[in-house]
Amino acid sequence: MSRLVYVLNGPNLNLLGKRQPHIYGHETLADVEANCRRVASELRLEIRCHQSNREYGIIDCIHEAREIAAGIVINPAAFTHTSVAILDALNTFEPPVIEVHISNVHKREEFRHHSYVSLRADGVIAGLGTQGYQLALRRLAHLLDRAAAK
Ligand code: CA2
Repeated sequence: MSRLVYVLNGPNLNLLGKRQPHIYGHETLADVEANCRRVASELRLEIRCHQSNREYGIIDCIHEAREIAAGIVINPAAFTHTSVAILDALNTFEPPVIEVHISNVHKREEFRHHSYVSLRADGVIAGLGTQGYQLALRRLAHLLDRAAAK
């Protein structure tokens, strides 16, 4: 059974660690992805990381994942609050999906309180900083281990 997980990041997250550290912390996207790789190898997961500033970039990755992946960790960034297209793409993906937000979106502006992606996600992590990605990977590994034991 595949243990391949896609880690997808949406628009502007390429600027992590370079702007607004009071909201998003000091780690860069490269740091986040390196930490994900470290945790993934501990969990015997294979991961593919991708960031796009374009909606279709995220959708194309979800379509690619449909064929081969056992799970998706996704921080859709601002597309969280706007994109029915990303929700539709995720609805075509059967394995578990975990939605991650670095900040606590519920403590922020009202428009960040609604997530289209949460209508599909099996779990949502918000406000745990960049650690949220690692916790999402741990949850996916747990779900895969549980499914394999059945
Ligand atoms: O808290 C999160 O992870 C968000 O998904 C981040 C999005 C925001 O639109 C969501 O409401 C919550 C914004 C990502 C922008 O990332 C930046 C990183 C560094 C500097 C500037 C923007």
